Amino acid sequence: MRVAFVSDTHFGYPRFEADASVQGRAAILDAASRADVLVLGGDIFDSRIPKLETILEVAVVLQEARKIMQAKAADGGSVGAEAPFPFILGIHGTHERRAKDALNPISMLAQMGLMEDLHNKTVVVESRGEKASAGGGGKTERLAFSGMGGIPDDLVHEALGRLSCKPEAGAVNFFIFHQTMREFIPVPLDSLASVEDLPPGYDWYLCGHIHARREMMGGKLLLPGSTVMTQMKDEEKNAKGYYVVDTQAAPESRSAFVPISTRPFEVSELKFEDAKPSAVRAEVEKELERLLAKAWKDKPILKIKLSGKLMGGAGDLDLAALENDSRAFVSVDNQLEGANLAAELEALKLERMGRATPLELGMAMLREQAGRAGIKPERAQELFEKYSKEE
Ligand SMILES: [Mn+2]
Repeated sequence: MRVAFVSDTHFGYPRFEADASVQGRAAILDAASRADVLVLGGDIFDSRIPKLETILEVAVVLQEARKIMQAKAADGGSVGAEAPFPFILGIHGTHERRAKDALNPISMLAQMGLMEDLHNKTVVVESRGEKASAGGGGKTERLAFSGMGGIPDDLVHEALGRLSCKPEAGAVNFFIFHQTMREFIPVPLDSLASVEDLPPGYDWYLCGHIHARREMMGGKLLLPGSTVMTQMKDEEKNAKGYYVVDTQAAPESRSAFVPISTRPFEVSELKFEDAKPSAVRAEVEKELERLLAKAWKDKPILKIKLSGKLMGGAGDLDLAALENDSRAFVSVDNQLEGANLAAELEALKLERMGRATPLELGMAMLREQAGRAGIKPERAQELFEKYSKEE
């Protein structure tokens, strides 16, 4: 059977809402056309209480995806077309996560019958058996999907130990999760769980959350990345898309990354040595014109990185106006030494915020304090979520 894994579509992402829609929809429908089973890796929505319009949009996309897979199945595909074949499975991500007893949007879609929620559950999918003409002799294939929805990083160790989903004997086993693991970041943090802490016994580990594609554990751990640009990191220049695992293919070609069409993104770096702010500004403007002169298929996202040094004691270098260009989505990443201190602090703050939402930062502090006061971290979190007003 073929399993497609799409993650982090971020429907409703405010900065590039149209891109999230177009690219998320394209990835899900394209994946449905290539696979027997579609697995969603979390952060399908950008927020835990999406707008009704966004919920409807995703519901419609999932209905279309199911129809595509159902039609193939009815047409002699490898899976039975009889309902209720679980064509679409998935977990919630960190963006969709809510308190334990509160409904999250993925669980809601599942309760509406649009997909199966894999959080702490194992769902077995069985093929109808290959057609005799294909030489399969009616042999059926079993796939088992287990999952763990996104949770705060400092609770992962414990949560992994408490999971009740488990690999199924005689099946090809998939574990779906949505976390930052120690090996995923350049500077490992001790508080993070390691890929070695992942539950053993699975043939494939499919992970969302990380927005740039990568493969680890000798190709057994697949991270497709997001389908929309969110962080403007250099590594997001690489193609966005999803994975297809073909359990019947030769071992070396069992997984394949399928790119989708996305808004173009280019990063350009300018280095300076003791430059005057006016000279820097002129160079940035020149570089921007050079980039804009290229033949873009669509309005591009352009990031210009500045590094090196400004002339000693140079005044403010305000490049914010350049970001208001109507011809492109421009972002100037000013890392010049000696640049405006306030701007540097702001950039640092934004970078920190980019990694964690204010709520996550606050929750991490609360759990730490609770630990010192002898209150279990999960209890502190439950209390916080119970008494905090959402949205
Ligand atoms: Mn995400």
